[in-house]
Amino acid sequence: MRFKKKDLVRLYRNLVRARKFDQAAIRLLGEGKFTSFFHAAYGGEAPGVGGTTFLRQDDYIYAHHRGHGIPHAAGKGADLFSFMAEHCGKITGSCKGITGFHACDPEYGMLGAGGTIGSAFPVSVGWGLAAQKAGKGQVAVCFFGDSSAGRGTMHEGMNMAANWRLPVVWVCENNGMGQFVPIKDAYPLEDIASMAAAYGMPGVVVDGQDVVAVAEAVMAAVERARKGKGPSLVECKCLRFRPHVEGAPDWVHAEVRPAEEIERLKKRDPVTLYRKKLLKQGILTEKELEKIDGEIDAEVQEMERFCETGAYPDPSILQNALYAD
Ligand SMILES: Cc1ncc(C[n+]2csc(CCOP(=O)(O)OP(=O)(O)O)c2C)c(N)n1
Ligand SMILES: [Mg+2]
Repeated sequence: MRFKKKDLVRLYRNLVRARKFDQAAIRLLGEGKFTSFFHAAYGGEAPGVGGTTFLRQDDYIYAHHRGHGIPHAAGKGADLFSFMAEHCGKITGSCKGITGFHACDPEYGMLGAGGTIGSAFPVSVGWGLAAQKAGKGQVAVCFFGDSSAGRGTMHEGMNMAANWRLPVVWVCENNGMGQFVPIKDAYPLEDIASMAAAYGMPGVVVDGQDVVAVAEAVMAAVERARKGKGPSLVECKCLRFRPHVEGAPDWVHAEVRPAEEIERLKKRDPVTLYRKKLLKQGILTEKELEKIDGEIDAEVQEMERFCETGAYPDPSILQNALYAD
């Protein structure tokens, strides 16, 4: 896919939306306004944004726990206000405030996501099968962390999707860590992408800090899937600047990750890198970038008002939400 200027601007807007909503989530959690926990995407927003910005509205996406679907929803155009209200336990939330963190927006192909690592795979195969049967050219894009590549569900899912040539695109957000365990201690391989060969599908590695590189690789795989050529695996080597989960120590095994290491990682901040690129290529001026940033700051403020003013659900909702006749 060749990107035009308006596409590159759209990517920037979505990347900044992902960043500013993620930062707002960290703040709201700290202020005690969340009813849930939060796994910040900070530093690793590019795979979710680059992998969704150019999808069709009716494509399915499975967003995993990193960022709680914020980068993916920011890219896809789904309702971020209701995701945030869900975290605040409000009735205006995407699941009426009863889950605390589940992002879902069926109109935008976000049908929900599980908290169990590895649950993404069989569910995405099901969406891919539904898309194939519907015959409208939809794809299912499944985002997952590096640690879930060790789950049996990934291998079952990839095998089935490849065997049936389902329109599924697997996007691994490899941030080098599975909770407190570095990936080098978890796999005998350098690249998760090399596992694709076992299922006879393409597997590529991209710089997951480069939102354009992610978008190019994912959209090439999406176009292939739309043509009926089956699934592909795109591995995005990305970073995480925050602890695994907000409020917990930032451990690597049993040691706290040194502050200097995080400062070193921040030199590859995806937003800063993309800003520099846009300026250098003359796509946007400093003033135009600031205008977009300001518009998103205003949107975040509006979102905070939306969350503040929403009512808490009546406890009786649990009965109707969990069970249906
Ligand atoms: C089956 C299962 N085992 C353990 C957990 C607890 N857990 C939550 S996130 C996580 C690590 C996830 O690492 P990764 O998939 O690489 O994603 P990242 O958090 O690095 O983005 C673990 C072990 C879980 N949710 N499900
Ligand atoms: Mg990881």
